[in-house]
Amino acid sequence: MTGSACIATYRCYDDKADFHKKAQGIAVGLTVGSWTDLPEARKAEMEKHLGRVVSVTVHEPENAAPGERYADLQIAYPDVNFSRDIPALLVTVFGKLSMDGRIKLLDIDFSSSFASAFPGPKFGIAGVRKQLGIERRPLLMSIFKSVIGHDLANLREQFYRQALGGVDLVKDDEILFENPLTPLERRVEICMEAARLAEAETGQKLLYAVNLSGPTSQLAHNAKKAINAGANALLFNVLAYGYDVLHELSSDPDISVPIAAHPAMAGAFYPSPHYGIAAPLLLGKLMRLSGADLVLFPSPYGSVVMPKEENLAVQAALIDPALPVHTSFPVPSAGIHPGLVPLIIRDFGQDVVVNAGGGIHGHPLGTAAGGQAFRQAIEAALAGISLPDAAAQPGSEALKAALDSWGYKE
Ligand code: 1AE
Repeated sequence: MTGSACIATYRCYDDKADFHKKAQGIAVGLTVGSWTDLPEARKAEMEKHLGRVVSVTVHEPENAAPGERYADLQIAYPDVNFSRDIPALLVTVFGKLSMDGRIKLLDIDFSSSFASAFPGPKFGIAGVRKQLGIERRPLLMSIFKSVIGHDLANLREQFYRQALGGVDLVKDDEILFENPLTPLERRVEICMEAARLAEAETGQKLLYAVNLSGPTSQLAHNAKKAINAGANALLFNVLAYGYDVLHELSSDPDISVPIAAHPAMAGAFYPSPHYGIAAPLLLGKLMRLSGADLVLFPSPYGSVVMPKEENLAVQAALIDPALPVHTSFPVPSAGIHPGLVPLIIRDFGQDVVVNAGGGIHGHPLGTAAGGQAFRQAIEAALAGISLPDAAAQPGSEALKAALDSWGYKE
């Protein structure tokens, strides 16, 4: 972390630009507006507000094809220019600039003073593990599927079957909003009732991340309503609302349950090499600083794919010890099935949440078998046993059926 300025790193593509001049233009334009035209007395007053070019690294391969020439620019923005909130920081470093040609925001190095305004995740990896009583192994999360148009009895049954499979967390689908068939408080009550019934059979604790939705002005109230009804976790579509909303919720002393951040809308920001905000900042650093205990993002292996290098950089941001707040659980998601578990553990280690919707509910032997297949795959991967060998052992019918359906990768 830096002293009294936040440092933004950009990648800027341009076939002809003088990148040093461009960086200087950004440093001045996004802070004091103009510099060279100012009288000396005014310059002295404005000095403390002036952005500073930290570095300019030009990548200009010989015989560069059109569109290949770029530079990484680092600009320091004095803390004195913005209040201690993420909207102010983002608008300073990438407000108007985000619309000004081929430029992507890669990273922000927060000053220690800026970072100190954020308590971060209340629970983090260690806290979520403590809630569940699981010290080491990767956690397993199941996603409700087919929720719209279903009533409470149906959701209760779906929940029970997920819980019976041995999952550690169940999350609402992110598209389930407040609705007359399964209103928030009743949904929480019946799902937690199903959780207790399943726990009596499996002996396993479970967190239910209910989708927190509604107008921004109602969110804290809705969160407290859900918690009073028994909710022990929340799911939140952070990018649709903004990081500051997550920050408000996560730092509210009365909202004392883990918050899982869903990445909905993230594809509007990170995939282009030329525009937007890089995934490790968007889904890593900023989610963690804002207080997400768990962060979902597309994996390198499933149906919605993020390149592996980028994926691991998101994970690195979620657990980087340089940020003085709790770590957040990485949750690589989308199209995950039991045959991918060895890859997930190989790449992410044990501090990961294996998360699946279709890979659990679509299991040929049913939803409970879907959870069991994942738990068997996790156990095998941790023991260093190949999935086909594990599936051949007695009692591993769920894993065998999953591998027969979806195959496996090792
Ligand atoms: C990247 C988000 C994944 C998600 O929210 C979701 O619902 C995944 O579902 P499946 O596992 O692909 O069925």
